[in-house]
Amino acid sequence: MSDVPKTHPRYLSLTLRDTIVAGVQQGITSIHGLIAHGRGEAFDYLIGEATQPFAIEAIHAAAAMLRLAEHPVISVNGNVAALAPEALIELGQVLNAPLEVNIFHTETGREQKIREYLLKHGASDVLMPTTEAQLSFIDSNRKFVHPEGIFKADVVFVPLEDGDRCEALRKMGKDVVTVDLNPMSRTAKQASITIVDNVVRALPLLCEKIPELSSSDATTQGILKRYSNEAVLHEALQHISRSGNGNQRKREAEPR
Ligand code: PTJ
Repeated sequence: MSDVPKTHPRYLSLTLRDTIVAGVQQGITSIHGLIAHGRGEAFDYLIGEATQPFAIEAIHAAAAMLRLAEHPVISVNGNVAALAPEALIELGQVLNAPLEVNIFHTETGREQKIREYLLKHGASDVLMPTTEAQLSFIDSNRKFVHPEGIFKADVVFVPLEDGDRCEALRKMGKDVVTVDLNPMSRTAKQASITIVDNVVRALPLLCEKIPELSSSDATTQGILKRYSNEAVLHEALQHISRSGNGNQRKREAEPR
């Protein structure tokens, strides 16, 4: 870890950078993950580095969708594993859903290292990709899945996704819940529910919300019925464009 003092005004953001760098050094996160993280940082800055009302609305809908799912599965890539291992495990526990390693950038041994990292943090089991079960409509490494995991899932939670697999999963009739700081990404637009927030803030809120909902009642179904992903993405974009105007003056007084 670097020696950023706790008093530094951007301490939290710099600590997250350290975490993702440590992920690369441990062989969990792809080097490309640093670029993805930087893009996320830029959007987080525009969003105000706080969970906004449009994200809360999506978190409630995501909690309802995952609660009503028959076979929810949590897909884990190299960025999320490094940033939020405990929260991923907690989500698996509250949903009674498996974690499954699924990465885009093929690197020897990285999938196994992610699995071991999650087990070390307390996961009871972690599914791995197989060649027995493959997703249709996709050519990348992400097509290799576990027959009892993503292949069988009705709802897949896929934070920090690249657009291709999200599209493939949707074409296969599955619902996708994602967390993506970029409301304009292909994933954000194609997912059933997009939480426009930093995964490190959104995951604990999602874990907190799920136990409050019943797995069958009309209230949970009502939350889903009323939800519009398009409207939520529109609100996120509006918020970002306001931050380019009104919030900019406030930002000018802040340290970079
Ligand atoms: O481990 P692998 O090989 O599966 O690779 C994982 C990454 C993330 C590198 C891979 O999926 C990738 O290249 O993703 P993209 O296409 O760069 O998309 C990542 C999206 O996540 C971008 O829209 C970023 O803005 C967003 N993002 C980055 N960091 C965060 C984030 N969203 C939420 N929380 C973050 N911390």
